Amino acid sequence: TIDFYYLPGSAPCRAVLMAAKAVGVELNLKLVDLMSGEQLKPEFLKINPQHTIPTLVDGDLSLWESRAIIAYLVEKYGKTDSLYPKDAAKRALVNQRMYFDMGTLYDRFATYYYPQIFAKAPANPENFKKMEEAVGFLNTFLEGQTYAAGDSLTLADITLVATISSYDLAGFDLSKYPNVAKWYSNCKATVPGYDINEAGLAEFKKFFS
Ligand code: GSH
Repeated sequence: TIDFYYLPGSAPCRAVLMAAKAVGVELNLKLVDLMSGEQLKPEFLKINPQHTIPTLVDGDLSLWESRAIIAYLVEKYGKTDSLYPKDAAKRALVNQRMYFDMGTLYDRFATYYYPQIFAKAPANPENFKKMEEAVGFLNTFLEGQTYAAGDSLTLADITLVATISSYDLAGFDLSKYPNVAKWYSNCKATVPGYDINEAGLAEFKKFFS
């Protein structure tokens, strides 16, 4: 069995759940209650000293960082390489989009919204502009493209849609970014396990009210 430590509302956890579905691999789900600090308990720190979810345990391997996890799932259990192509140039593009998602798109979402949600801090307009710039970059990458990297569904789409659906849930207006809006509705219809993302978003939503 592959143990998967997660919370349904967490964006990086939602990305792993969708990727597992797309690969066709079963995960043994283990909830980690961040609100009560379960991730800081010695048992969990033994598994992941960085105390983040998602965390996956497959035999001797303990792995965290959602994008590292989803790449592993395809490489180890994928029947084909289509979600994470072996071709160097194709894979490079998927990696670029995944790093963009982690370092820019999701990071700017968290920088703007999380102080407001978790610390009741006032909104910072400079950080809002940064978020708009990031979604603008994605809109440019998607010009003339159906998918985020190359011409079929990859891990880039899965991780990016976990983030963009979080923007949508937070009330960020995606209609100003037509390529993003079109790609997002296509993802909703075609990404395997998108219903799991929707269910997770419903949990995440509780923090926004
Ligand atoms: N870049 C990481 C990934 O993509 O997996 C982010 C992981 C992360 O920050 N997870 C949050 C967490 O576990 C929840 S969404 N926070 C609890 C903690 O850091 O103690």
